[in-house]
Amino acid sequence: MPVKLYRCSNMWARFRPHPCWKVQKALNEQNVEYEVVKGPYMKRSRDELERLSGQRMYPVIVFEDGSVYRDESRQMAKRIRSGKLFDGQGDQGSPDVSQPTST
Ligand SMILES: N[C@@H](CCC(=O)N[C@@H](CS)C(=O)NCC(=O)O)C(=O)O
Repeated sequence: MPVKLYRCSNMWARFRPHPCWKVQKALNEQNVEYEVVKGPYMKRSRDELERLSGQRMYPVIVFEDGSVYRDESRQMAKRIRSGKLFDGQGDQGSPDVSQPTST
């Protein structure tokens, strides 16, 4: 079963600094099977994301076991590219989440 990539709905934004694309591109490069769950553009409409991950920013990865992974997108992409995406899965379990690190 694939992981779920919760991401913003700006699917056209395929440039390097875009946080959701950064992570999606890394999943593509590593041939990780994933399903995209597009979320609302407005942060105030992201109640479901907050319930799931404890915060309102995309991208977020949800593993098959329901655990949730959220960090700065560049850290997420780095972990995916290192082949360690599934190590420890969401680490914090569900519904808790890895909190973003400062930029
Ligand atoms: N520094 C964060 C930024 C994440 C981010 O800006 N995500 C966008 C979607 S691609 C978002 O949720 N934006 C909502 C907002 O800033 O209001 C990261 O790299 O993960």
